[in-house]
Amino acid sequence: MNNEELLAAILDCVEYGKVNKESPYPLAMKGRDGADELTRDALAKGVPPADILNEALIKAMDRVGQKFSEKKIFVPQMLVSAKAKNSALAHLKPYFSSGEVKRKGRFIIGTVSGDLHDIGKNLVSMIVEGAGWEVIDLGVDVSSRKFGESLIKYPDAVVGLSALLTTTMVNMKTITRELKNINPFVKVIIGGAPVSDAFRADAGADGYARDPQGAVVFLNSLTKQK
Ligand code: B1M
Repeated sequence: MNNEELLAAILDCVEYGKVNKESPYPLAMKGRDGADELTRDALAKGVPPADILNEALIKAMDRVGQKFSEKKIFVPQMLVSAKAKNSALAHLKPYFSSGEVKRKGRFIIGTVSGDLHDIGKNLVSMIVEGAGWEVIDLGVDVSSRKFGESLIKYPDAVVGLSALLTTTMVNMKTITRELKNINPFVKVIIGGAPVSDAFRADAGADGYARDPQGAVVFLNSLTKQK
């Protein structure tokens, strides 16, 4: 395979969730190399790691996020794609550490205090990471203090808040206010089933996304403003 074919094959593996040669899914790709082997081969052949990230992984996860948003695929497909993406990303880690490959920015995300729902938040993390962002996932039941400490540590980060309960979504207001007290320029995006754009305005947040792809669109719009 030449470089273009390798990149296209990695893109296919991530889009359809082919992690490695052993992975039985998807059936049509059974027995073939997956994202793991192909990424290793591509690097060995001298394909620039930034091309693997931009031309294969980000494009694949963009398609995955888009199809999920359009309800053409569902959570299980998104999870296998994220797994395939992670197997490829593992080979790129040294290039991120050395600075040879750059991320678009940092994204701190957590489920707000009092709330233990993390399935949707984890999907947002996966798709945002696949879109080329470094994700700092603080987990669930995250207090404003913990969000604040993370923002102090990563002052250039965008912050994402997730809530699934009408009783905890109100905590988004306090957390957003305290984050803006720490850094008035910080961008905060909120999401989760009970949240709406009207509530975003009320909470003083900068963005609202109904799904992971919406979060990516918001984050990428910030990089264009820079
Ligand atoms: Co809970 N729960 N739950 N629950 N739970 C809901 C949310 C509920 C709607 C069920 C119901 O009554 N019909 C209800 C909330 C009612 C309300 O507030 N209006 C509810 C309740 C009441 C509770 C408890 C209070 C129940 C009890 O103990 N009496 C309790 C609360 C615990 C707590 O958090 N303190 C509780 C507990 C749990 C479990 C622990 C059992 C479990 C969570 C497991 C886990 O997450 N690890 C659970 C689950 C699974 C659900 C349901 C069934 C599914 C939620 C889910 O994962 N959806 C849910 C009912 C339902 O939705 N059918 C329910 C799938 C997920 C992919 O979607 O999370 O919406 P979602 O994420 C989406 C978008 O919202 C968006 O992108 C995701 C992908 O599209 N999104 C973002 C999410 N965050 C985003 C952030 C963004 C952008 C987009 O930017 C930052």
